[in-house]
Amino acid sequence: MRRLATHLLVALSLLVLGANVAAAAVYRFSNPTNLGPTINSNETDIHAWVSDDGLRFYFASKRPDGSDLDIYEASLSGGFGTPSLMEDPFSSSDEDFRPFESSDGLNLYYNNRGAAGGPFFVATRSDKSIPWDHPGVTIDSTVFSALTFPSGYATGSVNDISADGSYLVLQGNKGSKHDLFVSPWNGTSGKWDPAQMIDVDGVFGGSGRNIHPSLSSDELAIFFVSNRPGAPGNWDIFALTRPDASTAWTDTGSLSVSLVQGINTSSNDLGPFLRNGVMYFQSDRSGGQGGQDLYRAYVPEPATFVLWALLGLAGLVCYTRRRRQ
Ligand SMILES: [Ca+2]
Ligand SMILES: [Ca+2]
Repeated sequence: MRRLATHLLVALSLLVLGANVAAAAVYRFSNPTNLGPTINSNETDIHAWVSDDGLRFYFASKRPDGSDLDIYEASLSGGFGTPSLMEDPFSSSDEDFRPFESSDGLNLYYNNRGAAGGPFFVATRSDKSIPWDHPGVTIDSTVFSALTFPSGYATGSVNDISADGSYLVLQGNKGSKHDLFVSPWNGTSGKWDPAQMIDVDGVFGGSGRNIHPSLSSDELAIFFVSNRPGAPGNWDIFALTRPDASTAWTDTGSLSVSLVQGINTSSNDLGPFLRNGVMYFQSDRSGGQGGQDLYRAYVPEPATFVLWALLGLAGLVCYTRRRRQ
């Protein structure tokens, strides 16, 4: 009996270990909460992004104090500070959207499809303490002059950057078709190279619309949004994963796709961004401030898994002891 109990314990331990390993590729989150009236308005509130140090929160909004879609910044230290509208060019009369920083906080990337030299821009500062709308901050679009999309893709957006700054993650638009791309940094030319397609449809099968890519911190996942069937409905959030960081995002045969668990609804769920175990996204589900609102959900605490594993082991030990008596 003791040998059987030992075998059962080993088997259970392996099962728990296997489940946790398998869970690493499935992104599951807690029930989302609305970021509330400090951040959200009754207008469009989208494209949440948090700096690497976790202290700065960026998003885009159509609230009345700006003009069309503009970029806002809020402190994020023990809670959200009151968002402030960033000055021109981050709040031009065109749509300014999807801001994100380089990991050193010295570059701020954003999109503006109407401005001269666009649609992609990068603001550069010499120190993280300098506000982005300071006169000493430079704005440049020339580093994107070689960043072309394949034939037929008329527009696109820059959406995220790798931690080492070696590649951008983008969205390309070809009529009603949308696809994900990467653009490597070319140190020789000092520019971003032409966009290379990530063939999500090749992984999935079928033909979908794939938008809003963002990188996980370990860069083993690109979260993105698709409206393909088989999910809760309208736009939903998915994860494109690779086995290791040395596998290219263009290596379709090595990638897999899974629906992100716990946050999708039959409403539109878009703009995913994961930082420090918190998944931010936007949704027009009921119960918000109006229009699209920003939400966040959390990665379940690992302690939960450990607790259940310990409870399972304790129950098994009690059972085998009672069988022996
Ligand atoms: Ca949905
Ligand atoms: Ca809103």
